[in-house]
Amino acid sequence: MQLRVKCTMEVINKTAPWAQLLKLADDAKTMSLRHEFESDQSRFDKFHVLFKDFLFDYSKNLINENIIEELYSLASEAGLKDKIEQMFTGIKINNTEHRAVLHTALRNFGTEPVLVDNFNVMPEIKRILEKIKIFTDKFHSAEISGFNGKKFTDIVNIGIGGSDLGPAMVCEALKHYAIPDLKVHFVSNVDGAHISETLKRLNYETTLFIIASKTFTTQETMTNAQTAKNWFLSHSNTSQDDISKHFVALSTNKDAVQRFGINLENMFEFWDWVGGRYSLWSAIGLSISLFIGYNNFEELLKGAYDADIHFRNEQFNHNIPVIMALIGIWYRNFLDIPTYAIIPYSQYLSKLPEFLQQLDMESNGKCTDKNSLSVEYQTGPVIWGSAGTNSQHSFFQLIHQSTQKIASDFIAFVHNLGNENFSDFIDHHEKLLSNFFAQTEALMRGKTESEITAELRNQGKSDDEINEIKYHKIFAGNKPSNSILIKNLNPRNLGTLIAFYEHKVLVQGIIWNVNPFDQWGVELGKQLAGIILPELKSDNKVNSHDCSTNNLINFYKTNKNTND
Ligand code: G6Q
Repeated sequence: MQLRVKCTMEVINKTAPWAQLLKLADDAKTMSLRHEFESDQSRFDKFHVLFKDFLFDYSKNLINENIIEELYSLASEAGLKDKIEQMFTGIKINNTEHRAVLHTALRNFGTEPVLVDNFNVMPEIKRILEKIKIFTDKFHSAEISGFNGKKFTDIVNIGIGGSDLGPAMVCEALKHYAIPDLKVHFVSNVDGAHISETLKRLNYETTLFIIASKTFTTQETMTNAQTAKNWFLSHSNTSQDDISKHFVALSTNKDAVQRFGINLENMFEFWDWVGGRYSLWSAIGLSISLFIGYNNFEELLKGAYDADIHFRNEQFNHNIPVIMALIGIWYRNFLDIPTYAIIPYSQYLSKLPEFLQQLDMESNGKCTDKNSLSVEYQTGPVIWGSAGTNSQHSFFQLIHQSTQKIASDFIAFVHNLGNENFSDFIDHHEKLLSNFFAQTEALMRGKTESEITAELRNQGKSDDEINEIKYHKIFAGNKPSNSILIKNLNPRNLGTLIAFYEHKVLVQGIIWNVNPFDQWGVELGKQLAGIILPELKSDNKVNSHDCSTNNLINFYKTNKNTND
């Protein structure tokens, strides 16, 4: 077994800022946000950042100037500035896989080269981007069409994890910008229900399948891709040659793409320094480009580039992703808040929480640091959430009145998308926004016993009636949140928003000294499934697992051929 070498230099919880923050946390546990706002009218001025179309308001957090200054010191102590630079300049910061991490190069509209092993990756990136542009334009003009010349009406992206969640989230978020009469579908689950329910609604003559897989070996994707190929061949009655008209591949693995039967001309390449959950900016974004047009796809990339410049150059105290990350660290490591909710007040962003769940939890859900030491502090939080106002009618009860403390990000847009001229929708939008503003205020202020008593008295309730109900109506308040208010939901601003979260995750990974760019924790289950699959297909009872797993498998085997 490899020896674990202690490297105290990089053990963040032994630093002076960490010790100081622990002391500050004792005071913060009794801090009242309501009181902080009442006693300091400049609190918003101190704790917000304006950036392009974004207002980032972090004043409703359990922080004060001392705390935030100490958090900046913690970031400096971790060498944050240099480590950010290492990512942008192609240093192999993914140390367990010996890879650079360069999703930022994919949206780099600057002129400087980006070197990996002394090789400038920018020309290849631009070549693939140009290929995406040409393909997209020909697709829309029907120069690229189905095997019998019919225009494509449907795109099916077959991929999973990072090859699914990003493009699926973006296509949902930007569907207002979609090319008319074009539908996009995302098939990820190996559960046959996913692909079969999708195929049922498709016409083989007018469907383009995009097989999105970095490795082109992922079980779920390859199973679904094979099923799609068989379906296409059996319906179209055409030759293998026509497959190239209906199947394209997004991958790093040329050999596997060819073996599958996809012509290399229809392969859009990317590279090992693009992590799956950071890949929507690469060829993995082809479905986005087809669905909303290349120019909009490029706008998305440019929005991310805006965020990259901001993140790379801005001082910590004006740097939105750095501040988001440090507040997250404050809650996770000093105030014992283990979960973080993402609540977009936008139906278009309904898939954002799920996307951010992967981005954050797969990146920083680690217990071993970059020096192979067990970490002695908490790392990645549980990320969850869903769109408002729906979530107000489900889990908000627990955020407001449970015994848990939960931190959250609230996201909304000033302008209503595309319905400006129809007053009914403006009314919808103002109702939506009134809830967005009200919830963070309610979470912060709460409602005291005396306020409730006065309210009930005004309603004419007797003392007995008041005493019976008042404790159930108390809101402790003091529930922290960030508000991210953005002028418009457009490709550029969405790109910026996503990149802010990517950088937030990086900053936290740097401070926790974990590698946010590997995901070994997904391996064990895959290996065991590989052992179990042949057991399911054989006639013999299994007895090689624990008694729970044996009995579950054997129950399946006993019953699989009967349906009574
Ligand atoms: C993301 C992960 C993971 C990956 C999928 C799909 O960061 O690496 O979610 O994207 O397992 O992998 P392939 O693209 O190789 O099929």
